[in-house]
Amino acid sequence: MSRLIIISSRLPYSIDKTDENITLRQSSGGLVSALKSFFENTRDQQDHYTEKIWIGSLDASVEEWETAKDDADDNQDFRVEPIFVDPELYEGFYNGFSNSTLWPLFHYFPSIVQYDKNSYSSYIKVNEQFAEKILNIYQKGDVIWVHDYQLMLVPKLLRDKLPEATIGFFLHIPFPSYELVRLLPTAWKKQILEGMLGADLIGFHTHDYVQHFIQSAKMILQVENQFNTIHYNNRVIKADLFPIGIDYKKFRNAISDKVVVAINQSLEDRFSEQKILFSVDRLDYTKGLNYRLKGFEEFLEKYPEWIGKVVFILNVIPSRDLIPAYIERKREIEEKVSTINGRYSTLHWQPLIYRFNHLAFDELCALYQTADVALITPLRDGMNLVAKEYVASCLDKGVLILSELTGAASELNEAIIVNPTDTEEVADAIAEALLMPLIEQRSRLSYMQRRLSQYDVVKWISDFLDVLNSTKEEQRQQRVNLLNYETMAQITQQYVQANKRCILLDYDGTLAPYQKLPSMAVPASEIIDLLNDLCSIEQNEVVIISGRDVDSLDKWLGKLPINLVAEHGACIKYKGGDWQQQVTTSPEWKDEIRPLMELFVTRCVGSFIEEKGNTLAWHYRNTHPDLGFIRSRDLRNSLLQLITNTPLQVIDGNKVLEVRLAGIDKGATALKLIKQFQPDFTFCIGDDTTDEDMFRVLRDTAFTVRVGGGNTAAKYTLSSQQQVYPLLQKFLAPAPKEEYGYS
Ligand code: GDG
Repeated sequence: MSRLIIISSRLPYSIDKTDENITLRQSSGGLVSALKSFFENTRDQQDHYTEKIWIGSLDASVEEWETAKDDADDNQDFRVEPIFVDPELYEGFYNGFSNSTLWPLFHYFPSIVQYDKNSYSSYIKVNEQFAEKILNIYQKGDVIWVHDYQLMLVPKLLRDKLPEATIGFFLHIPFPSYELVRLLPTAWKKQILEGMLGADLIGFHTHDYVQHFIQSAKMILQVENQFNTIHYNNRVIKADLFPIGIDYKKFRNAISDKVVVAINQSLEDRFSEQKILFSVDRLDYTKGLNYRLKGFEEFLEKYPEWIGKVVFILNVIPSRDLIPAYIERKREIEEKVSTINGRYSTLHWQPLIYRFNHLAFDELCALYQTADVALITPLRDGMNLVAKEYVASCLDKGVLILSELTGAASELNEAIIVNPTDTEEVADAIAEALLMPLIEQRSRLSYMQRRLSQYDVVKWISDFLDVLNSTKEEQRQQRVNLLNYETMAQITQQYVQANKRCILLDYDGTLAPYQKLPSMAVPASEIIDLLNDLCSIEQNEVVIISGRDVDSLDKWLGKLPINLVAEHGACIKYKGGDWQQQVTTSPEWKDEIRPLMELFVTRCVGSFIEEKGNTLAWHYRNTHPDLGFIRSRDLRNSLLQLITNTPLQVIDGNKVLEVRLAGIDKGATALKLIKQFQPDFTFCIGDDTTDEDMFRVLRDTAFTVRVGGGNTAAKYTLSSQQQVYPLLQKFLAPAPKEEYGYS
């Protein structure tokens, strides 16, 4: 049993003030429509949320809220928790960074993006204010769902304070290509992506947006991912698509609603001689209204037979009227409308009916039902609910013309899909739609309607929340094996009791963090001291078991009384002894392999070859992440062909491909050492795929620990390399619980 907390920048209410009265009014908008429908539809269901709370800002004073809040209390579906933001701060947050930076950038209008530090700082402050409010309300077990681009920093602000909380984030607008995101100043883009990655599940409308997000997170924050699963800061995060649905039943029911039927009738009477073209959008440069009008003008020009027989009802809803880009747009639209009407109107007919006002829901439904064609042609739109609502409202006729640049186009492909800037294509699409036979109209509609009725808004929300919960469950499962205080206490107890101990330690990614170049991963002095202390205990056989070459190990660790394994076992130096080559084959094979690797170095900027005594390695850590991976697959295939019928093998390591003799791996080497040392306590730790060979062979006889995420044969996992030092220290001196770097 838990509570559901929804957070959006605005509450779905505004305050209406008259001289005598202050009342609350429900406001319209994509998110509001969707969530309200979900709450209404699940009102009677015994679902597992004991309470639903909606947190958001309210454009009112605390006193006004106190007077009007009874109106909200009448609503049984959710508890309302308003946030009162200082108006000046809100201005910088909302009209500033949200709608003059993020909105144009994410909708591919880079030329009008404003980069204003003050607005960004307001954005941070308001996000912090939201996080603070949520933290005050939050109770253990609550499910938190943060919505949209205005609140992208909130998930991380919450995660910092509530590491265990269940947090979802959904972006309602497009997530643009990395090329757009990179235009933001470095600190901003990092903070925004880190902000989103504070969530457990990040939802988008389309597959493309998911891919763009993952790509940006890879390029900017160097996250690792396997398909839609992202590994970041020791957490597993999912990014996935959840195309928002509509309240399908509500629009179907409206078909028989008495008020709607009456408006419908009057529209049909008034326009009995004409076909109706219709559109409704907020006033926004992303909606492509100018191109749409141009397309309509070209239609009248190219298909004059329709003059007098068609009317375009263009509804524009006032929005963001304090932002200059919006005011300018309104003027342009109105000029274009009067140009078209001036040019084509007759005494009895005018081609365009332009309205700049809110529509009542009944009126909207009646227009949806009466319109012969809906012309929905945004230049960019996260989804576009109007297109879906129109399709749901059509009974036995109706054609949707839809821009390919909307999220909805990826679901409604039976619409006539157009490019909104190709005004000739738009003109032709209008003509095609007006002449489309009824049977074809109905067939196209029925495909789309089936889809919309199946994945409606209730399904959308429950789908998101189900995946959020299962992501959380997956994280819990992975944590079962996380090395905790109790397990480490048991391990050290056995360590203390043992007479002979073998401690197998991988080097890169375990004792030292990965660096740009292998030569830069010099051991820290505290690691050297720790190894020295561990080695000086008589019962201990400490082994550095690495893929490194002899020279690096010798240079960094050669002075310690320690066992060293180079190149996964091709060379071994026992404590106090000399290096012994374990391989007798001559390394001439390298001359065959090197040219191929060199070719790949030139084909993949940033990659390089590391040549060791018995191994050739091609590193791609410093390349473009996608290109490096793709090239590594090509190289791997070519290498596999080249080594057929040779004693060689190709090994996939952490951002490295290695070619070496088959039969030499850390697993075989570890077994050889165990046989030699005969320990009654074995501890083995590593981070790489090559360490998995050890984990597999030692699984039943040793304490095996994998550093970092991913599937593993090791018994335990440790979430990061930084936790290795405090863990190994435990073998030297038992420390109080709070001193551990691991949980
Ligand atoms: C964002 C994304 C994404 C509009 N005017 C009136 C009115 N509406 C209702 C419509 C529809 C909703 O508002 C508009 O939804 P959109 O999807 O078209 O656009 P945004 O508000 O910009 O929403 C968008 C959406 O989030 C959901 O994720 O689709 O891409 O930009 O439901 O019916 N309703 C009434 N009168 C109006 O004047 N009654």
